[in-house]
Amino acid sequence: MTDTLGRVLVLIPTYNEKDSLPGVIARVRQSQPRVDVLVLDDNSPDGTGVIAERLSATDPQVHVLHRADKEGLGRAYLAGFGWAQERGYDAVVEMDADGSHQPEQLGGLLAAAEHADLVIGSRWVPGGATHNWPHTRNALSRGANLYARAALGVPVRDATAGYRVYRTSALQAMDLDGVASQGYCFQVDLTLRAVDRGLRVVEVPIDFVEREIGSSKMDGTIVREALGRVTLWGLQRRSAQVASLTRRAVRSANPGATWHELTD
Ligand SMILES: Nc1nc2c(ncn2[C@@H]2O[C@H](COP(=O)(O)OP(=O)(O)O)[C@@H](O)[C@H]2O)c(=O)[nH]1
Ligand SMILES: [Mg+2]
Repeated sequence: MTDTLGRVLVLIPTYNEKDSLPGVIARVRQSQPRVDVLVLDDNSPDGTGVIAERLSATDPQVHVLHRADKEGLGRAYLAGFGWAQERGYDAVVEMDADGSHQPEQLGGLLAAAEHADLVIGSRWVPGGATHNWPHTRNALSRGANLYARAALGVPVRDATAGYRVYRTSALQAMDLDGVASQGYCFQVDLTLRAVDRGLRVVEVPIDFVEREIGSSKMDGTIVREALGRVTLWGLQRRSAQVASLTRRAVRSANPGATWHELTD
């Protein structure tokens, strides 16, 4: 499955996931024995980091990156991307620790990544679904995606999705030094960067299953950050489009004139 894709590292960010993490890692190792795993733990008070260390001690394909503080999903993933790149991995997977992203569907994502730079496990393409998600979460996800598409013009149905495969070559091309998104809008941010750089982005349907153990870290701050940043990016894109259209209109009305002559 990963023959042409090369070495794959599954990144699992954790904050208080001690009860769900062992099962998810076991399922990843069972369904894709060749991939490695890196847990990105933000010093979880419930001891998830200690549990991850124990799993790592008994399985050389499981690793842990301990981070000092809870800094959000985006920061944790950026650290994981750097870890993977330093060690020569060819692709990274983003996967939640709570079982919502089923490890048994990873094979389909990796197969799609043979011919893509970014594969998004999508709830909102035909064949995709959510299970046991409250109506409010379904509505929020659908609304956020509609808004992102309208504001940014991104041709992706599930830009907020967190089950993904990136080729590390794509991450390099995406110039991630400037990424400031911390919460879930990190996913929109990176989708936008991939599309803008002309990378091959593919959506594969998944069954997203709401967690049965532990609790969600989604809160109002995360939603507000996403709304604020997407709105700002949308306005920036619109004003860049208007500026470019204006330049084109002025030029076609004044053929032969230099831009300096026109703007002096
Ligand atoms: N390292 C790290 N992981 C986080 C943080 N916030 C959320 N996560 C993890 O990100 C994944 C998705 O979070 P979750 O609470 O399930 O969000 P939901 O599915 O949108 O309700 C889980 O594995 C969380 O443990 C964070 O600040 N740092
Ligand atoms: Mg979750």
